[in-house]
Amino acid sequence: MRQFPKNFLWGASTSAYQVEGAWNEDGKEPSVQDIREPFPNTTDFKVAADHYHHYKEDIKLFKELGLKGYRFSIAWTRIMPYGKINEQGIKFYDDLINELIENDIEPVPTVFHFDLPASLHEKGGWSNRETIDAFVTYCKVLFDRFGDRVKYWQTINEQNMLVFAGKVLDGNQASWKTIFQGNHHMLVAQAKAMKVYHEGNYGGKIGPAPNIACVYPKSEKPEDMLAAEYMSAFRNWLFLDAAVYGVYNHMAMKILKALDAEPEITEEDRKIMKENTADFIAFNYYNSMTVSAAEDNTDAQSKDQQSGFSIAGFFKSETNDHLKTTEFANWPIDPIGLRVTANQIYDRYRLPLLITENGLGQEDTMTEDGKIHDQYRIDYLKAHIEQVGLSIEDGVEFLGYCPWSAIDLISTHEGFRKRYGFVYINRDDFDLKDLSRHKKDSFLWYQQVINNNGIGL
Ligand code: BGP
Repeated sequence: MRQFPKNFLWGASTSAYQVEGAWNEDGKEPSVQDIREPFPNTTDFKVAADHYHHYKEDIKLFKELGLKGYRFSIAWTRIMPYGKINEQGIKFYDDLINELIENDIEPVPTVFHFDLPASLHEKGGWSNRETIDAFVTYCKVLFDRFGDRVKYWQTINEQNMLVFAGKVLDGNQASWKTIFQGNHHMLVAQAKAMKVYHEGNYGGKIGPAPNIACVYPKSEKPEDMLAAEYMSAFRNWLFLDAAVYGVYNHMAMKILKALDAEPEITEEDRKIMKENTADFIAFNYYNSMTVSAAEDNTDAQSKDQQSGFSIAGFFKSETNDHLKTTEFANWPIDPIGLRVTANQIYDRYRLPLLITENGLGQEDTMTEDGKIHDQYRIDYLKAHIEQVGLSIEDGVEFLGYCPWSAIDLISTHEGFRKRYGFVYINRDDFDLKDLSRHKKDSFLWYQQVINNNGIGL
């Protein structure tokens, strides 16, 4: 019997390029996701769940589900294709936000979720300092146009995963040096966007949305504990210390130096980062990490955004023999890890937390009578929500919980067949069928959870 706060934001999440489709409509510029080769045997992002054309129907379902909040992302490529304001793109999100509000659903937008405009990518993407200004200009347009109705803004989705699994997420194959210079530009861009937001008195809150995972030492050896601290500093705190304290984490900086990837930081950058920080922390959680002290000399790049990686001389990713794993990609399933993670974040920063992603990607089957019996997803979410409740009892301040995903959409690199939604979309990777919407068992279950404000789960 867990107690959740009265105005707890029970939500669900999506991201623009994974759900919208309409990839070249109404003035939209292609993003890095549109111009790259799809992963083998997976669909491209041209149609996705066609949310762009079905958003009213989808919001009707969100209302029925009882959502208090909808976490989605805004496509930079619709709002400012080739650097110019596009009124048709603005209209789409205006309509979407208004429709949500009319249905008593809080809009919780992310400014940037893995879909950099192709024209900026061609000019070097984030490694080009000019992208900072392009981002800030874009953010100002968003705040001016939608700021009167949005209370919670997230800046950048999983900046840390863009860095560590960039190859999977946007085809980035650059050196560590270039990647961390780009990362630094993103941190500065985020700080500048927060400055614009705070100075503009738009009346809401703004924060980052990294992927945070607690890191366990493989054994009780002190060396393994130190390795866990190093990974956590590099994977987690580098990004949150910058967003919340406006500084670089010292242990992460040591690794950057060892990798010869220390970014060039101007005095002005330091000042901007220090003076402009987050109001709350949004974070995505799928699994925990486990590491040992790195005894070999090999760096290993993350194979996808939730997988571990290794840095020679600092830490080496290991399997955790105490945890079961997901069918897709073998990600560990660790609900208690969510409680550990939430407590660690709150302990360090004392800011309210919003979970913006957590969920189970699995192939679903529709039975002949049109039902989807996804008990496995219910089990996963139930176990994690229970731990959110326990974290609240521990004293962590939580704004809400937005599992991934509101409706089925395209996975970052495993296509449409890896489904996460409460709503089944009738299409396959290579057959668009009729794109009709169907409530899964998890929909009916989550509806009860929201209705009872988590009590009884
Ligand atoms: C996060 C991303 C999401 C989403 C999710 C699930 O890293 O922010 O965009 O895709 O992971 O991952 P996947 O789609 O690879 O299963």
